[in-house]
Amino acid sequence: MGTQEEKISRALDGFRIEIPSWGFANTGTRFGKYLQAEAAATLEEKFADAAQVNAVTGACPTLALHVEWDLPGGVEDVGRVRELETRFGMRAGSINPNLFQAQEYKFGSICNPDAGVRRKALAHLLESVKIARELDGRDVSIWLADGSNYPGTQSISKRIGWMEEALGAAHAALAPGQRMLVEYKPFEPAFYHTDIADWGMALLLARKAGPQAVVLVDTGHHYLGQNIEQIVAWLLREGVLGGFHFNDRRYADDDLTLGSIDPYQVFRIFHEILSADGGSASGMGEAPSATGGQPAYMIDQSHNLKGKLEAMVQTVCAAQEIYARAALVDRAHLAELQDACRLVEAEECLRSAFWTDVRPAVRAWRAGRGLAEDPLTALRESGYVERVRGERGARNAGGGSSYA
Ligand code: RM4
Ligand code: MN
Ligand code: MN
Repeated sequence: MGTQEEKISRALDGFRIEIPSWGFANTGTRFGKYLQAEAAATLEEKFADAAQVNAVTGACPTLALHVEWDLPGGVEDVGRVRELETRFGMRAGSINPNLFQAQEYKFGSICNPDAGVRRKALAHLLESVKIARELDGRDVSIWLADGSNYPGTQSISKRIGWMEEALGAAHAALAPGQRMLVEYKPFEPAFYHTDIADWGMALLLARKAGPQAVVLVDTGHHYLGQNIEQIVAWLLREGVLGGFHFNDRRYADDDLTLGSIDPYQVFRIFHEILSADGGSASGMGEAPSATGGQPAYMIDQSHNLKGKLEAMVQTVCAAQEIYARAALVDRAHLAELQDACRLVEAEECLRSAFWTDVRPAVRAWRAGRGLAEDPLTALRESGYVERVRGERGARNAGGGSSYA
């Protein structure tokens, strides 16, 4: 109930989105990297960049960390992370184990036929759980690059068993309130089979692992044309929607800016979540998930062409705007129209929320919270990007990588 402005304000008050540390670093395509002068190379720089994005948006107080890239010393590095948290007023967010970079993982990590490699991978998972615990973090977010490229080269079925074992063991190490997020991806880097290819496999593995395991939906990890909001509705209903890695795509795992290609898709996802939330639009209410609370909204993007901070601020704003539009859907009225099979009116009810220009209300909400009305302009005016470009430019000019 309430005016559109009130609905939007309530929705945005409860909306937080996590930014990824790897979104500020120089990353590339498999053909090479285009280096950016302002790219972050150390965890301190990533924290600084993230704090700047949070300063202009006020919506992203947590930073997702990738263990191998950000805490190469493992648990030993926790003290340093704690110090950075205090210094930059940002919290560490989800902890992402890295089970794809070491040479041993060429034929898989927890699904590797070699028991020694599987042990190494499990040890890394357990260490990641420990890191999360010591940082008072809730989520350990697991993505496997495991899979195979050619039929007959691996036993799909044995690998299921190995995954069940490892995920079960990692689950057993979770503290109360901690969660294990299981991410799926249909292909890449493996191109014949990936060991967790879709939400069904992720769901079954999560169920087997235990009650604190839930599913993570990376919007870029679906076949073209797949109905992602339907998957979201199912996961919500089953109480296992752990969170999202948001990005957009035209073809596959393109990691483009959220909503840049298909904002209606993102809107429909938020609409399903808010429908399950009883339409309170707070997002903080009764969202059904294994360990309670709203699903974790996280960004999984690393931009090679756009400026990294600019793109991150743009993404946060896009997420807020689309979430605000989803908060405007008159869900009680929509339910009546659906029950009466008044198809065109039902569709128009949904569409009219989507087509509402919420930007003035979002600006007003920001002003009311003491935030910059236009975060992108605020970022530009802060001079932050120029400053770090100057500080980091010379160092970032070297390096890079080539495809062959
Ligand atoms: C994968 C997947 C993971 C992310 C890596 C870097 O495609 O989306 O979540 O950690 O990329
Ligand atoms: Mn992801
Ligand atoms: Mn991805």
